[in-house]
Order: sequence, then C-alpha cells, then structure tokens
Amino acid sequence: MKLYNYWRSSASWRVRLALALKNLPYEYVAVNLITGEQNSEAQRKRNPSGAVPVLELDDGTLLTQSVAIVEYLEETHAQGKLWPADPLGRARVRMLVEQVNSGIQPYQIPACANFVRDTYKGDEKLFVRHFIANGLDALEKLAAPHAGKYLYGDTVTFADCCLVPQLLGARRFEVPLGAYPTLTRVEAALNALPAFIAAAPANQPDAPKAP
Ligand SMILES: N[C@@H](CCC(=O)N[C@@H](CS)C(=O)NCC(=O)O)C(=O)O
Repeated sequence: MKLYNYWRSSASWRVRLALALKNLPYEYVAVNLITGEQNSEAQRKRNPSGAVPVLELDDGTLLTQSVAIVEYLEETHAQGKLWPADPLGRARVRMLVEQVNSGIQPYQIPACANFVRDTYKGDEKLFVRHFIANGLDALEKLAAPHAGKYLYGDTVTFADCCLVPQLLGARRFEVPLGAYPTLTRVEAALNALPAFIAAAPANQPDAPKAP
C-alpha cells in the first residue's frame, strides 16, 4: 500500500495511526500542502478534491477520506480493532470521530482558512480558533461520560486517532486547552504509546529537520 500524505496533515495522521496500530506496512509518499502539490494534476487524479490522505492499495485502487480509509482497513484486517464490538459503543465512537472529522477539522484546512483571508479579507486565525474551540467544547462534554484511560473506555479506538491530531491543530492556532481536562489527559496517555510516537508528524520523512 502507498499513503499519499503530508507530515502535518491531521487527516493523514489519523490514517498513519490506524496503519501503525494495525501493524500494516506502507510506502510513504509526501504531498507538500505548503507548495500546493495537492493541486497538481497527479494529485487531482488521485483525489479530485486534491486533499490528502489518499491510500493506494496494491492493485492500484485509490481510496480517499480518512474515515472511509480506516473503515476499509478495519473491515479487511482483524488485528488492532479500532471500534468496539457492540453497536452502541460503535455509535459512540463514530459520534466522537464525526465531532472532529466534520465538526472541527474542515474549518482549519488551508483551503478554508486561506479563502476566509483572501476572498473575505477576514481574520482567518480568529475564524479557525472560533470553530476549534466550539468543537472541542462539545467533544469534551460528549467524551467525558464514557472516557477511561482513552477517549472511549480503556481500549484505543479510532476516536483517539482523531483526537491527538486535532489537539495539535488547536495548539497551532493558539486555542487554550485548559477547559478540556478529559481530552488533554487522554492525549498524554496516547502519546506514550509506540504507535502514536511512530505516526507523529515530527517523525515523518517530510517533516522539517531540526537545526
Ligand atoms: N475529510 C477529509 C479531509 C481531508 C483534508 O481536509 N485534508 C487536508 C489536510 S488535513 C488537505 O489536504 N488540505 C488541502 C488544502 O487545504 O489545500 C479526510 O478525512 O480525509
């Protein structure tokens, strides 16, 4: 498998986490979102929206959308299950996933923030901060009743793979995290796990090298 992705992209990071937790090898192909490689003809052929991640299967099949990609991996690989077995647990994990995937992350991507700045002449940082803080407020309240060691109970789920990248996004946009004790406690526990260390942005081949 090949993963077209970018070191700091939160949606890419979710897929890297799932691949690491499931112990699946893959080839890392970098798409530089700062130089605009997401809009190259080659990347638009892989994904008409240009966005990363894109997972290319060994037979050439292309999959886009991190949640769909990880659901495919979940259904085709028994190891490292990322959703609970019971229907209510699965629904609750999906709820947390969507709170990040559709409720927060779309507002912070370059395509959205740059549009606010360039077309509406708005303050894109203020815009992004507003949606991240609103979304995290809800995520904290949704997660707290069922959180254990991790975001849902004591087993790592795909909700955890969405949480950690989103909190880095919050820090990049200088959103204070003091109001989210459940989220930050769980993040600290996750960041000690080998799969989370392996998938972290700083450990990717296209991350800028420390001076
Ligand atoms: N819902 C999509 C989101 C994909 C997405 O927004 N990717 C961002 C990086 S995290 C991207 O490629 N943005 C390109 C841009 O904003 O120009 C998924 O989960 O895969």
